[in-house]
Amino acid sequence: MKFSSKLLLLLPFIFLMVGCPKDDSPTQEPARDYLEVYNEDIAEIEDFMDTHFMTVDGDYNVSFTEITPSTPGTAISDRSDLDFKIVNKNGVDHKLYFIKLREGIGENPTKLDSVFTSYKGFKTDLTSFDTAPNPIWLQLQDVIKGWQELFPEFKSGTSTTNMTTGITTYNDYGAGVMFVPSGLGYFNVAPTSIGGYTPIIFNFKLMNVRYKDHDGDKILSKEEYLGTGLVSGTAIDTDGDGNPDYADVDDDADGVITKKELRDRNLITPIPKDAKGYYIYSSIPTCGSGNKLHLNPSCQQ
Ligand SMILES: [Ca+2]
Ligand SMILES: [Ca+2]
Ligand SMILES: [Ca+2]
Repeated sequence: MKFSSKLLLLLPFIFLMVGCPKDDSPTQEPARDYLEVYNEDIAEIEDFMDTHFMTVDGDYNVSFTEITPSTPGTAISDRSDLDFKIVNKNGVDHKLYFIKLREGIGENPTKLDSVFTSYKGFKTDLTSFDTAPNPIWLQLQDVIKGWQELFPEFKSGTSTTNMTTGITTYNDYGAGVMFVPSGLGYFNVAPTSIGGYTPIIFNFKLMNVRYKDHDGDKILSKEEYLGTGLVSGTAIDTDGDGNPDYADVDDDADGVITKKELRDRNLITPIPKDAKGYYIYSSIPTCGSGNKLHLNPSCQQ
């Protein structure tokens, strides 16, 4: 029985909670040293990039071919568009290589948001362990760290639906490839189709983004994450209670929930909202020391 596409990307602990088909149960090996595994993984990834070239079709689907005398090509490691970011997890700085085939023209998700994506996952032996040729919605909080870190680097596209056939076509979407060390993937808890401590490669497309409002205060989580809508970094926690602003209904712990502060304050000009009813963060007035009014307990009325 084949894993569903969504299940395969879920974090290991969710795997264990929901259970899995017996023939593709997650493998849970004793956890090895993070740095030792990372050094093996990055060597495997860099060797793959040195010995393979990549072919991209018009829909940004990629295939990989080993470089041989009869199949010459430019190694992935020699591509000018090869990039990487450093992601620290479990005390190890992981090099997360990626290629931005196209950035996209729409909006960037944050790691808190949902993405509508199609993808294909490979191992370095060129086998594919999973594919979602038609886009599906996934919450980035539920998927592997590599995805959480890289999808915010891309933008969504546009879509048009043929009213006769009902077929939706996506255009100008973000598309890329990522090379994920197992420390940013499944590490020791992996589906048997992947295996523990195995680096994985994804070809992915970002069709659409759905921004979330975790605490229901009508400020999108992406705005509350760092107060500026940035895509990475550590979430701010204004009142220092351990609950980040995006999940805290009373960010400044003044006893008045944020939603009520923004709704009921006696402002000369009401705070404008976007088309979906969320406050436009840049329009929330500042107060006192310069903090947005809902982030400053002295602003309570
Ligand atoms: Ca919110
Ligand atoms: Ca808090
Ligand atoms: Ca408050």
